[in-house]
Amino acid sequence: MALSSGTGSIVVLTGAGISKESGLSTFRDADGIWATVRIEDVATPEAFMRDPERVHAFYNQRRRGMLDPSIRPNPAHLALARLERAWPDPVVIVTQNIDNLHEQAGSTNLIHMHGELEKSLCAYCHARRVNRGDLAVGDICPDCGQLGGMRPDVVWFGEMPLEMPRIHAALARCALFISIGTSGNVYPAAGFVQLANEAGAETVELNLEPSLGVSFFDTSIQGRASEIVPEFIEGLLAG
Ligand code: BJW
Repeated sequence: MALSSGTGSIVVLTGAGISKESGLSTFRDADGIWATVRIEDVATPEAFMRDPERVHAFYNQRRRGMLDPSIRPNPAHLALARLERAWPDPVVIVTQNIDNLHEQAGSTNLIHMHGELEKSLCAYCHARRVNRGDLAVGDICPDCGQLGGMRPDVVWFGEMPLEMPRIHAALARCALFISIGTSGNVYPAAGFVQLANEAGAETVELNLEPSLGVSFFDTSIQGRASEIVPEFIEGLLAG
């Protein structure tokens, strides 16, 4: 543990709010993605079975948006990459985001628990591949040769998030848990703060507004991620 002496491992959970100031939409804000499209139409396995063209169109549009050169990491992403470089013990970022902004910022110890927009997943053979172009119903899996099973490598409602054993292991040994830019609506991520509390970690929320789980955090700081995240991390590194 030992955070008071400037050591101890850190788990950072990030959500859509950290990428908002880079130009990507959140989900549940008034101008968010779920205000324009229904979850049941695009973010469940049933939606993909019922209307794969629609689901492909939704993710193809978001992938093109993310790959626009104007979408760059903001000071919050950059501060987290600096924390990983400067902190003496492991810092792992567990992101719910499917964008690539943590990688672009230079973070390397990174878990994409809800998948990655830059990867495809074959529903038949489960092969994952880097894919920066549009996906279509007529695509053939380069690994198993099946037609029609190529999908974005993202975790939909009812599907198991990725790398859960690794996440639980990191939470069980962390001295500090920081949650950034997430509303606390979606499980299992929304429950990580309680696991960190059980592990004896200090818990901090950095968000535009108090999340649904605010009462579980030792500290909650409200503001824009591009301002409060660098400020918090500078304070941490200064001891
Ligand atoms: C700023 C800011 C700025 C803005 N600066 N901040 C009943 C009880 C408990 C659980 C369940 C239940 N019924 C069903 C479940 C499980 C379900 C779930 O949680 N449902 C809830 C809706 C209740 N979860 C699942 O199904 C998950 N799987 C699972 O549980 O597996 C186990 C299992 C499997 C099978 C059978 C049984 C069990 C999977 C969840 C998958 C979520 N997928 C999505 C889409 C992924 C791909 C994509 O991007 O399209 O993931 S949904 C969407 O929500 C996306 C996000 O990662 C996720 C979280 O959203 P996030 O990041 O919190 O965004 P917002 O918009 O909600 O919040 C943004 C915040 O930022 C806000 O607070 C703003 O204020 C703030 N903000 N600007 C700082 N500038």
